Amino acid sequence: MMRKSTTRCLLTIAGTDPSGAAGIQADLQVFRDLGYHGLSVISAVVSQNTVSVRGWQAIGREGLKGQLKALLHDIPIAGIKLGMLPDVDTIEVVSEFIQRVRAVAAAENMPPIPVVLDPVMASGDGRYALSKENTMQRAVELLYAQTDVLTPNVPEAELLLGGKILTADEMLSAAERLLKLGPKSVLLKGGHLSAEPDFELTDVFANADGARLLEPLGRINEDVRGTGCQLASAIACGLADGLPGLEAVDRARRYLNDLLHGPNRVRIGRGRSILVRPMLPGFSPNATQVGRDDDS
Ligand code: PXL
Repeated sequence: MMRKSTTRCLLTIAGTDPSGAAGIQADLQVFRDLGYHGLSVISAVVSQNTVSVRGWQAIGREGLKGQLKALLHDIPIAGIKLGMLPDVDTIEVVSEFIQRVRAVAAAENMPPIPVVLDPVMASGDGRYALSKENTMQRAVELLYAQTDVLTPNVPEAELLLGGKILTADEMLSAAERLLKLGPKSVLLKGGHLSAEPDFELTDVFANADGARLLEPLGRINEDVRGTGCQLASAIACGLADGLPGLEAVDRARRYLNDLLHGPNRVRIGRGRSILVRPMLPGFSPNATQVGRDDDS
């Protein structure tokens, strides 16, 4: 029987990761965890594995427009997470899409569509650039004022603002300055601030009410791939649920921290650990194994 679905759909516009740790592939797993069907529009195809990023190719203006147009008048979108946006063409197409999709939602009396922007500039280890020159400036001009939560890490904030951020006080003032670039709120992530094992992981949240340090969460002594992507996706889920920015951020931080401290952090290859998801209840890996034995 056909029925009108109550399924809620979240969109990620981001780059790919063949190893399933970061980018689109990671975003979709977060959406599933937090109760959303994932829509995904690919901005760039990235050649990477658990060890490193080796290169990437932007999808390009027409390819991106085609994917977005296919969704625009078909599926209601409850929220948008923006990840790797590799060049100026991508920024321009995405900016126009957000304006259009928000206008469609307003015309149909749907709730406003929240946007979370993870200003990805390099691979998590900082070694490989994931956007061309000039892209950051164009994103600030066209996307920041349309953003509900901006989620830079310290190196990204340093590039956006110029200068070094070394202390919690400097994080607070940096978050205030990032707010002036246009987003409604900023989560400045402190994970890159110090690699010392006993350093307390502190993030800063800033909005119109001011900037504050968030409760430090227990740190794992390891750099796991894909955490930035997944945190931003979890925040988008919270905003789409109707939570205010700070509550969406708080819930997302706890969700990711629980994953990092649990059995889902594994090494599947030669490089860094990634986060994987447990099987649905009722499916057992042993049952699959028995089937295989029977066939041989
Ligand atoms: O963590 C930043 C990031 C975002 N998106 C994609 C990536 C990475 C890091 O490697 O590959 C597709």
